Amino acid sequence: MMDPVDFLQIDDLLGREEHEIATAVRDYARSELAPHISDWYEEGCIPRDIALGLGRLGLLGMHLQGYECTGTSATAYGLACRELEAVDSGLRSLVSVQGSLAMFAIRHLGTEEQRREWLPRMASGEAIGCFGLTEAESGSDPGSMRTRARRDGRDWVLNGTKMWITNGTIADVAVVWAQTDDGIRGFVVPTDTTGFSAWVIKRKLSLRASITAELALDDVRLPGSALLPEGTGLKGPLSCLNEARYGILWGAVGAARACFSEALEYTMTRRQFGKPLAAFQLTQGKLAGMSVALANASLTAVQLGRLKDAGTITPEHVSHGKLANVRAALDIARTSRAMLGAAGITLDHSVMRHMNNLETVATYEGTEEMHALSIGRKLTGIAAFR
Ligand code: TGC
Ligand code: FAD
Repeated sequence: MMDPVDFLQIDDLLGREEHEIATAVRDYARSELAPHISDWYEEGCIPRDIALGLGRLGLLGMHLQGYECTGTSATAYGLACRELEAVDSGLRSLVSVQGSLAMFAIRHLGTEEQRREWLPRMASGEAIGCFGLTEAESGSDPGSMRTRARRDGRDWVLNGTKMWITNGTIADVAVVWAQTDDGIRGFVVPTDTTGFSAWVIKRKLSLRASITAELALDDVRLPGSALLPEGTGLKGPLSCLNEARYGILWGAVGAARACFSEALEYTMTRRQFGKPLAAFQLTQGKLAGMSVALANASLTAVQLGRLKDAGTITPEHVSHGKLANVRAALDIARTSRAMLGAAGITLDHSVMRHMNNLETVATYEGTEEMHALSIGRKLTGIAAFR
């Protein structure tokens, strides 16, 4: 039977285990998270405890190997992101920041001691991580960051501020990037260290079911063992961003699917001028356009999953996927929002919540312009960032 949200039967390209993982995450997200999401969004919060449920499902650091991480394929991880973001981008964000940013940094750039100390607790959701790269004056151009780490005997002393940091006030550990005499380096900072503080950024109109914070590091003294030994220079944090951006290109498919599905259902039942909205040619044109865009985004995600599992994916492939799929999802969300008319502006439906979230998704992890410039550099060999 035709599945309207998978018109080209793209899920038939998945293996049995991948299907099972997608179904398990979809069922969990629908039964445990979806019933609460509009309240969390309205209140501008997300309960910390949901990390424990996500940990029990094995979704935190899901595609990392060892240290009590599940160790799935990248495609399976992408499918989990898709199913979480079908409910809300904030849920996928929690998983991205925990697994693809904080845990990935410790797993791939950290010491054995750092991995043993943090990864098992982070995989279970008992400990939460955040990733501090962006600063108020340093967003798309993270190389201009001002946060500084200086050596003092065997210790490091960190000073600076970080802005827009997901999970910042609920984190037990922050991976913080700072300038040193050897260039940009990463540090594992327990958030109970003297001099570390974090506060919530309020009045957000987007990604409300997610905590976004400002961090301050005021003479934060850390032992030498807090330094991430690998990943000197911008390459360190950017290698983590590739992972999170990969999850986002899948997540966007979930948000797009949810909006399309709601627009289809609504226009089939809502009647104006004596017939369902879906009976008008203009409506069908919009539905067909969204179906095509959704299928294209799904195919992009599956192909990039295959490249990642084969070990041949490049940062520019990821830029392509993030740019294409978030743009498609935003278009679908905006069109769906309009198709629901006035009903589309409330939290009784998901379309405007998704649309607002996707404005953030298009901004973080590299804006559309940054990804266009990254693809442009690959195509032409000319860097046009500055
Ligand atoms: P550039 O000179 O191009 O590169 C510096 C060094 O980094 C290497 N590199 C990469 N390595 C791995 N992966 C990538 N994607 C890489 N891109 C570049 C590069 O080869 C070079 O290495 P080396 O050995 O020569 O030193 O650096 P640039 O200063 O010109 O900047 C390039 C640019 C603009 C692409 C980059 O800075 C960028 O991506 N800007 C966007 C910043 C961004 O995405 N920030 C995200 C913050 S984290 C976040 O948003 C979390 S939200 C999560 C959530 O809630 O879900
Ligand atoms: P700017 O860099 O000031 O850009 C503003 C505009 O100018 C954009 O449209 C941009 O594309 C454009 N622009 C900039 N440079 C160029 C250029 N060379 N050519 C053409 N156009 C250009 N960061 C973290 O480190 N950790 C997190 O956990 C995190 N979570 C976030 C959560 C939320 C809800 C949000 C909104 C952001 C989060 N961020 C996080 C920060 C995010 O990564 C940055 O917002 C993003 O990188 C863009 O930086 P900026 O906001 O300073 O915009």
